Amino acid sequence: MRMDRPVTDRTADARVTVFSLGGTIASTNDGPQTASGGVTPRLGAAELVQAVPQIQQVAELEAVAFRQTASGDLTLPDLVALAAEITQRFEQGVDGVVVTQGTDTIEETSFALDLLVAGDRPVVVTGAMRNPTLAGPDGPANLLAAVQVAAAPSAAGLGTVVVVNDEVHAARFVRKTHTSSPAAFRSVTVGPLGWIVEGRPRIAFRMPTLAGVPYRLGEGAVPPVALLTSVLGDDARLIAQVAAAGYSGLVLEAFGGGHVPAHVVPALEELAARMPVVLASRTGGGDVLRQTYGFPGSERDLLSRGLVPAGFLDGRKARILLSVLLASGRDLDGVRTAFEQVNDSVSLPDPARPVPADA
Ligand code: DAS
Repeated sequence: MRMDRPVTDRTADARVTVFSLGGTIASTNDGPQTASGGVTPRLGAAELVQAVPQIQQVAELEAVAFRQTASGDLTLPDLVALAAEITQRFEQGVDGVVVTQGTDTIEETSFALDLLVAGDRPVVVTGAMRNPTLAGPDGPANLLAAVQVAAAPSAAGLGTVVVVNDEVHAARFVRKTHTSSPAAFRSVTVGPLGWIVEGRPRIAFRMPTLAGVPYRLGEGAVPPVALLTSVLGDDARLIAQVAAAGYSGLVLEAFGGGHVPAHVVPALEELAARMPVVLASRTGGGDVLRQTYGFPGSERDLLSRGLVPAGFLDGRKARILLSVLLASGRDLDGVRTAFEQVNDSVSLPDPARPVPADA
């Protein structure tokens, strides 16, 4: 890891650390070309910060070039190492952290940081859809907005957020929904938590952080977790190979509210007896159902056979959570409990205390 000089000339009191990990926001075609041509990640945190002079008005900055890569090459161990660096900064009194990286995996990395970094101080992940060689690159504006959020007292207690296109999204819900639009990021189920106006975040609503759920990852390798999607005319061929291929868990993005073809059920039941199998939805919005449908292959059928409901987590985020849990040494009961705890962070009305009819 390369430590860059802190950027000085501050006029504000907040202390913010910017970690750069690569991605489009850092990609140019200066210098030696790759065999395939095109832009590649070359700029570090200090260069990104220095390109946006307005940032100096917002906070005292430290710039750290942490990785320099396309975001598809990031790994969970990279994020565990980053979470340790972030935790150390918070212990040293830093008010907020910004992570710049590729947008391709931002929905997974931000959720991993949400799970791995405890406490109330904001971790703000950002990136860009238009690289610095294009007209109207969005990286500088996104970086400025991310620092504005990281430095703002109102961002405390939000957990990890993704700030792109002047919107603030919860890591638990945000998804990349477009290949090239600067408005690629959406939180389908809940919408953005807030937005940035004239340099200040306006937070419209909050949800409790996940910091109450402690995850302590061991030093060893992260157990591999497979992610499969149900499709029309599916057979159970891939599911039957999951154990033999060496996976330690499976997340299945099933149809709709959590449904599979009836003939796939025996393979899932058999696998769920050997390892955690998490039931998510391929729709990308809403909760997996628990008590509605009763046909063979329905959510009720699958949950009665030992599958773990993902709740509102989509398949990619459920896979990150299951990976972190298995790396923390959780057994099946521990996995079930943790999925419930994460889902309880956005609470349903308590059925034991129904809302009065006239409320
Ligand atoms: N698609 C690029 C980006 O949006 C590449 C990457 O994710 O690294 O940053």
